[in-house]
Amino acid sequence: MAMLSFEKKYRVRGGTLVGGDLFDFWVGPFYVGFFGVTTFFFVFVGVGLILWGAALGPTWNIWKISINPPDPSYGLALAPLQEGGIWQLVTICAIGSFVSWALREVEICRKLGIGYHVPFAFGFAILAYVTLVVFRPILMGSWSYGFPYGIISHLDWVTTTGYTYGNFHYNPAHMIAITFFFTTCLALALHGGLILSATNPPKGEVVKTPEHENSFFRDTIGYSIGTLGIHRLGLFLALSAGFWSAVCMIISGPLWPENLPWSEWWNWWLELPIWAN
Ligand code: 07D
Ligand code: 07D
Ligand code: U10
Repeated sequence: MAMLSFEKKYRVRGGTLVGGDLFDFWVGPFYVGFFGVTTFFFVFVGVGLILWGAALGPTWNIWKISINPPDPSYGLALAPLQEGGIWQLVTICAIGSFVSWALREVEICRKLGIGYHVPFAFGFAILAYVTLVVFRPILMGSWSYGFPYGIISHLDWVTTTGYTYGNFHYNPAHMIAITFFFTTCLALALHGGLILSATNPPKGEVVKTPEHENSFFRDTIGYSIGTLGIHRLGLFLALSAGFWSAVCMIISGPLWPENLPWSEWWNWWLELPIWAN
């Protein structure tokens, strides 16, 4: 079915969480809904605040613009706009727009009668972000622990925070997160490769079936996870990557002391009774 004709078929009324029929319409290809309006509102205000912050100086260089969190002296209080208050408002707008986007996805799922897997998955990205700019700063007692909103400045924050704990590579949850990220790439490469190998044959040859796909992996590694299974695994791997990222930050500071290298955490290994004495 051509794209434009099937869109018409699935553009059904209802499924909204808020607002009833009020915003139940499309603009071009985009579903609007109550949460489309709130997304639009938060993005408009948030981007406006970033532009205002940029206009206050010192630069319009896109790489160097940075909206910084407040000084540690403000603790968990609201800061004056030009001293971190803009960062606090932008954070509210960012969370407002991300959550609105997820809820708009939920409404679209309800219209289509499909599961909520995609908004659920996006929820993990939101969780990681909120961990960095809300949960961890609250646990540390100051908004200054949030990351600055700038292309280069947020990289500087990652480096500084990483070195604050000696060598972040020794953070055990960071290791688990990285392993999940790498495994996600491996799984997607294998899956993309396998699907194309079976469904995109050279001219004149027939398209192969899931039986060929199963057989390939049974021949290679002795086991095939199956056509539905690989998608379950992919979702699990990707969400675990985000989840363990959030864990690696929530333990750095609130649980493991600042300025103590993560390498010290591994002393339990040296102290195991098997070889400690
Ligand atoms: C491809 C989907 C499209 C999304 C894109 C991002 C903006 C920001 C705003 C100037 C995969 C659009 C970007 C709207 C412009 C202003 C104020 C997604 C795709 C293309 N980072 N990060 C980038 C964000 C954090 C880190 C690039 C956002 C943490 C490192 C882009 C967030 C830490 C590197 C960017 C966020 C961290 C980057 C490419 C939020 C740990 C890079 C992103 C909201 C997670 C890379 C110059 C990408 C780079 C990069 C955006 C958070 C680390 C600018 C929106 C604090 C080490 N980050 N980031 O493709 O080249 O994502 O940086 O949490 O090396 Mg970052
Ligand atoms: C937070 C993004 C959320 C995004 C959202 C959506 C828009 C819309 C619009 C395009 C979490 C935004 C959408 C704005 C755009 C349009 C139209 C994702 C987020 C909601 N590290 N490290 C990680 C590695 C080192 C350090 C995570 C590797 C060093 C710190 C991951 C290496 C030191 C932090 C990771 C490495 C260090 C991290 C990032 C290698 C620095 C974090 C992924 C090979 C000296 C961050 C929760 C992530 C974290 C994080 C990987 C090295 C420090 C596991 C592979 C040793 C301080 N690192 N790292 O979390 O855990 O995504 O954040 O060396 O804060 Mg690390
Ligand atoms: C997958 C898959 C699969 C597929 C797939 C895919 C995964 C097998 C079947 C999908 C994958 C791809 C397509 C591959 C490429 C994707 C990526 C690499 C991921 C990254 C994606 C991007 C970089 C693209 C990002 C683009 C975005 C987010 C679109 C940007 C959107 C907009 C600009 C509009 C957003 C719409 C909103 C907010 C709601 C609707 C609003 C409007 C239309 C605007 C008008 C507004 C209103 C009417 C409301 C008015 C507002 C008001 C009143 C408030 C204003 C208040 C004020 C004060 C102003 O597995 O299967 O194939 O394809």
